[in-house]
Amino acid sequence: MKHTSWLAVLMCAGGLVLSSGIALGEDEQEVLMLQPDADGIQRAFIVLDSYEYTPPHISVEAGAPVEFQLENQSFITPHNFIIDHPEAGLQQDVNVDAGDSLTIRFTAEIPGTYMFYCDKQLLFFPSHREEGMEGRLEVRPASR
Ligand SMILES: [Cu+2]
Repeated sequence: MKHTSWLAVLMCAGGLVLSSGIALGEDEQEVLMLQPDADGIQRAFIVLDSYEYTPPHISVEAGAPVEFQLENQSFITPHNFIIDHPEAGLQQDVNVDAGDSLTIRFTAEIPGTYMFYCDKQLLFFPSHREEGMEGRLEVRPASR
């Protein structure tokens, strides 16, 4: 991952177009299925790097609190985590600087599929989201 970041940085500095490397199709991506811990919180650790979230596809249960620890493993590139569905209890817009990590907390209220993404953009280059930096949050009905 670090190597990829460096490559991206060097290529951006050189003004070259970086083609995205090997990409799995959406259907091939595994879903991280979160269950509440003993304290009732659903937790995930998510790595932010250029230009992806790992894991990119997460399932949570509606009505139970969620904690995502976001860690930016890029060398110098800031990333963010945006999800903008306030009607479903999902409204986050946080910046994570290179090397930093932080935790966001929310409770998804309405089952459905919601995208999260990074909208960082350097000058005239494509935004990180356009480079593929987005993920999917599946909210499933409460189990009880
Ligand atoms: Cu980004």
